[in-house]
Amino acid sequence: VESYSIYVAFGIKDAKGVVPEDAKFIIWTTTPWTIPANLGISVNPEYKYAVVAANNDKYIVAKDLVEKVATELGWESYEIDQEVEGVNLDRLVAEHPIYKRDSLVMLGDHVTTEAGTGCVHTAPGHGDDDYQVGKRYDLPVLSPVDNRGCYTDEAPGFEGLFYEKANPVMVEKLQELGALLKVSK
Ligand code: VAL
Repeated sequence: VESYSIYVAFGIKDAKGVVPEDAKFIIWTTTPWTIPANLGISVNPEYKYAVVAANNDKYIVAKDLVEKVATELGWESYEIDQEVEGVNLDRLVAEHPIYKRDSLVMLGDHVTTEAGTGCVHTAPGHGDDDYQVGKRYDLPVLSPVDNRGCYTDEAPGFEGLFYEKANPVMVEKLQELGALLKVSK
């Protein structure tokens, strides 16, 4: 599988008054093919998060990673509008970037500042940490891939596609929807 890493923006459906409704969470992943199985975004309850104004948008990332993300995404200037404790992001509701479906914001200690944005794409059917955090929040274990490695009808639009061929397809779809902030190979 050719390796890709992507930054993706997730809009917000219910901000519960904690962050602006028009802010977006930024996730980073090296497995774009797992995006159809996304059911949540994990944040670390111990971290501070920042609402950053950049490129006429507002983005939520871990405060300690703002500078790194700004460099990665090529923001020439940005401003921190607000700071919020990770624990207060619990159960905000984001929107899946492709499907009309909720992506639940959850708290998890597996979120680190080693890589990414401090907001972790969470697919309970595709990873152990993801499974564990999803279980705590009663999320289903969605795994829309059959035993041959092809998407099922639980991944509408991608049925039959082999997952190893799916990274570029997902990148293109996210780009088309305006959710792709960066792709690197
Ligand atoms: N959480 C992982 C990631 O961000 C996968 C397993 C979905 O890539």
